[in-house]
This record gives sequence, structure tokens and C-alpha cells, in this order.
Amino acid sequence: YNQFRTLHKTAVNHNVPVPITFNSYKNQQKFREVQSEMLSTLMTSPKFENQIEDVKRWMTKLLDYTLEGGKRSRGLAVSFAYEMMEDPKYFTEDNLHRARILGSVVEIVQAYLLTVDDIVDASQTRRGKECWYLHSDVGLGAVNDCGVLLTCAVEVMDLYFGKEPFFPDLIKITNGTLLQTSVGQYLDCSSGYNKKKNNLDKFTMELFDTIAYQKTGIYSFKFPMLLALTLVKDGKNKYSEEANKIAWDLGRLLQFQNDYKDVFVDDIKTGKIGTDIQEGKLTWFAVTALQRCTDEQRSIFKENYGSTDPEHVKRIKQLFDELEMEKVYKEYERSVYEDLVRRIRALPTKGEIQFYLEVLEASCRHLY
Ligand code: DMA
Ligand code: MG
Ligand code: MG
Ligand code: MG
Repeated sequence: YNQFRTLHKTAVNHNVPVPITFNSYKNQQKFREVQSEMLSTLMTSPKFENQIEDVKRWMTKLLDYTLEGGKRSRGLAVSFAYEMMEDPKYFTEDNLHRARILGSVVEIVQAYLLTVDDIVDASQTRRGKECWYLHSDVGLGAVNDCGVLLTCAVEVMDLYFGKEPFFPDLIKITNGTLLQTSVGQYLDCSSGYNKKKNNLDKFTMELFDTIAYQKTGIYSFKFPMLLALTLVKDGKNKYSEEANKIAWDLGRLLQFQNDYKDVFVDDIKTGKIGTDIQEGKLTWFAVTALQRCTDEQRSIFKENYGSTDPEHVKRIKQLFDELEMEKVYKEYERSVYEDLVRRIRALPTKGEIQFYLEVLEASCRHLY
């Protein structure tokens, strides 16, 4: 999994690579320190300190297991956004620390979303480890554990910021994000193809876009930025419509890169065994392959997609090869990248430009 980060130096061959600073070793180190601080604040807070040992042991295991092993990019993005968006006149180290706390909240939200996602996607591994719900002592209890993770995220915000005037904003931003992400996840699950339903007519690029923005774009890009802006002087007026459109397209890009890895990259490198073909997911690959299919190939798709039979999965991968999907993907990724660079460079402030350029770059190097 770690190897993957160094192997894929650059997915897009652009001439002037943007240096990525937000996830530097120093920032990661700092983030880890703040995350440990946040966890001990949570575990020693009034609601937890008097719990029996069994509860504390289970909580610690749940949080450690589900928070560990990721790239922490969304968490790191919060403090990066604070640094980029705040006027140097008003910048404080204290607020930077608060931004890191909010970043660790984003990581708990991410742990919650991924733990749920692995249940509904019938996945086996995540971040190079067995999925939480598959642990012999967890099982269906994972549903309750997901609730615990989510409420912990809100609890941390209450512990640190409960008395701040911007606390209601944090709650609204978080709840709004979760609502939209959950709608996206519902659409993702309900639009899957299966032979009996024969619902291939739903496989449109419009629906892919809607799902990708809702399930991935909002919590990955808009959420860290909105949280950071609660700490910024006059931050409420600093989320521009154009930046929002860019977050939309970044979400779409991140999702089709995610779909690419699911099918084409070894799980040793991604840390997760793909399930998109088996689950009949409405992915960018499925939609694009169908657009390029002959009638005969379309029948093959209908016969084999959405099945866990390894022979069927193999046939779909072979079909993707016949349609040169990897090549189509790489060309398309490059054009999306170039379009985004152009639009990001036209954003009104230097801070936004730097923030979105680095995030884009990280995404294309599979570092986000
Ligand atoms: C990711 O969808 C979306 C959320 C909200 C976790 P996915 O199932 O494609 O993600 P992954 O490929 O990581 O399982
Ligand atoms: Mg999944
Ligand atoms: Mg999913
Ligand atoms: Mg995926």
C-alpha cells in the first residue's frame, strides 16, 4: 500500500508538476500528534471516563482500527485550507491547531463513511486490512459501531468548540455533508446493474456525475474547505461559486480515478480488493464501455456484469481490454486535468488557486 504512493509518481504527464506541500512529512507528523490529543480528550471526557473497562477497550479498538492506515488527505486539507484562505493579518497558531482538530473530525467522518461503505459494497479489505464488519467479534454489531463513530465526530466538535459562536455552523456543515453523502451512497447502491432487474437504461453519464458529486465530491473537497472557513475572518463569504464548481469536477475526477483503481490496480497497491464489477456498480468505466460497445459486446456486458462468478468478472475485464478502456481512461483523465488546471488558475484568490491545484495534483498521483 505504501509502495503504491511512490510507484505512481505521476498519473498525468504534465510539464510543470505542482509541488504538493499539504501532506509533507512535517504536516503529517503534526496531524498525528493532534489526532492523538483529540482521541485522549474524547476518551477522558465526562461521557467516557466513567465507562467500564470493556467499553473503553472496545471504543479504543474501534477508533484506532478505523482511523489507521489512510492517507489522511481530507484531514490535512482542513489545516491547509485554513492556511491558504486566512489573511496573514488574522492568522493564528491557535486557529491552525483548531483546524487540525477539525481535520481529525473529518478523518472520523471518513472512518464512518468507509466502514458503512464496505458493508454495503460487500468488500473484504480496506487500507490493507480486513474490513471492520468482517471481524469475528464484530459482525452486524458494525452497524452500531458506525453510529458510535459518527456521534464521536460530533462529540469532538462539542468538546472543543461547543461554546464557540460558530458551533452551530460546524453542526450544519457536518450534517449537510452527511445527508448528501448518504443520498449519494443510496443512489450508488440502488443504481447497480443486475440481470434480473435488467436496469441498464440507468447507466448514464448524468447519473454517474450526480452520484460521484454527492457521494465523493462533497465530503472530500467541499467539507474540509467549509470547516476551515469557519475559522477564517469573514470566512462565510469566501466560498465562491466557481470554487464550488471546481469541487464538483474534482469529486467526479476522484471517483473515476477510484473506479480505475478498483478494476485495474492490484489490491496490494490500493489496499482494497475491488468489488465494482461484482456489485454491478454504475462506474465511469461501465458507462463509457457501454457507449463504445457493439450490440454483441453489449450482450456480453449484460450477461456478465454484476456477478461474483470469477469467470464473469474475467469476461468483463477482457471486454474492457477489447475496448481499450485503460487508454481511453488515461486520455480522458489528462483532458479533465488540463481543464481543471486552467479553471483553477482563473480563481480570484491566490489561496484558492494554491489549495485546489495541490488537491488536484494529489488526486492525480493517487495521494488524495
Ligand atoms: C466511495 O465510493 C464513497 C464513499 C462515500 C466512501 P466507493 O465505494 O467507490 O469507495 P471505495 O472504492 O473506496 O470502496
Ligand atoms: Mg466501496
Ligand atoms: Mg461504495
Ligand atoms: Mg470504488
